[in-house]
Amino acid sequence: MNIDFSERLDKIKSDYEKLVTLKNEPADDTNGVYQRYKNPVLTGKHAPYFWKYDLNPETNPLLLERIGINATFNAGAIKWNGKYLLVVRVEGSDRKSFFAVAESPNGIDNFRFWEKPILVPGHPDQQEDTNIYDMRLTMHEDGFVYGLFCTERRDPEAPAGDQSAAIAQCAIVRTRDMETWERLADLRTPSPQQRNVVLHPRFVDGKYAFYTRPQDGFIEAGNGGGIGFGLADNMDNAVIQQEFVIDSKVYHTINEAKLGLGPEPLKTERGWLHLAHGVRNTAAGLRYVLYVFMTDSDDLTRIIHKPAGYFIAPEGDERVGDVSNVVFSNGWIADEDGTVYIYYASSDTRMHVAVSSIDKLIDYAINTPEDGLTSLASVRSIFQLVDKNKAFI
Ligand code: M1P
Repeated sequence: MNIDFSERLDKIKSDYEKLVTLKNEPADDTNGVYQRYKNPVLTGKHAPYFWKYDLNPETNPLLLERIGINATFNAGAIKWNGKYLLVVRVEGSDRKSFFAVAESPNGIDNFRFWEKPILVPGHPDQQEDTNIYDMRLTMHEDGFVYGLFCTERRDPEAPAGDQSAAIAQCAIVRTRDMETWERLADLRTPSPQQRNVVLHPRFVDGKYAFYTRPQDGFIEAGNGGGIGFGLADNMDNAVIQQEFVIDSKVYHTINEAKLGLGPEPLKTERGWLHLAHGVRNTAAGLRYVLYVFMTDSDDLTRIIHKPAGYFIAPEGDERVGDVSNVVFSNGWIADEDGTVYIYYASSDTRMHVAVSSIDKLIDYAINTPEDGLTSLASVRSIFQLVDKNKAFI
């Protein structure tokens, strides 16, 4: 065997082990609501070397990489048999995304991909997916874990000269063991485009409840772009006849261009906690930030608390990547003790964790001033706080 080959392979293996076992430390500063961690929990480099290299010296004597992995981002999350699992959007250098499970013993570091990515089956009555991404996991009270994700296919109406027009819809898989996945029919709704669809974990009036994100075009929200809500009789052929928009785009806010729900909502004693992303336009392109809101325990369509502005915005290195100025989350895990692990991606490139708790998130949602929608209202909020603080300054 070629000596360089084994030396190089040893280095590839030891670099990989060093990376996946790197201890994560809390970042130096915190706003008290959540604690960021210093290192991303997953990057493209966390993809196992045996997904990329042919390790046989006979067929790859120069030990060249055969399959490139570009990024890991927008992961669904679930606690499973005591382990923290992320169902990660892995993107190859061929631009195709696929899903793979990465597992950690503590939720903040040592994430390691399972041996193989998930082979998402197609559905016999549907056109094959061109690209799949952004899975939201819901442990439903019917006993299944559902994965709702975006399936993207070329727009059949697009002229030959337009090779970017696409139709996005909500695809559905389910599992009982996180290993074998059954494909169901795509969700049908009144909207021509759907992304960011999330299944509520409980039945509502005996039906399956969905948060949707209707929009007119693939990128442009048009008259859509808000977070919708709708019910379906079953999951095997889920159809939503009517969508109600529960949170809409608003002029001069963090979500003036569009918005979309993140992970499945968390049930608390004060209502349902939600994490979502809001998108605004800037001269440098779209800016994606995360925000929090709460809905009523019984009426899932009624927002009872919505703090002004963003909860997490891209910071430092997070600001730069394949699609810069983006944070996006579709996974969080609430532990029995109330700790909440918020998994978010930065700039469509890598995954991070921020740690909070149910108590802190409720406090944040209830006690942060709401958006007054004008500069004057924002200054009034500061006046109120300063007056309240007079005795403590
Ligand atoms: O590039 C930023 C994000 O853009 C899309 O989000 P939305 O559906 O709200 O427009 C998604 O493609 C998402 O994957 C991506 O991170």
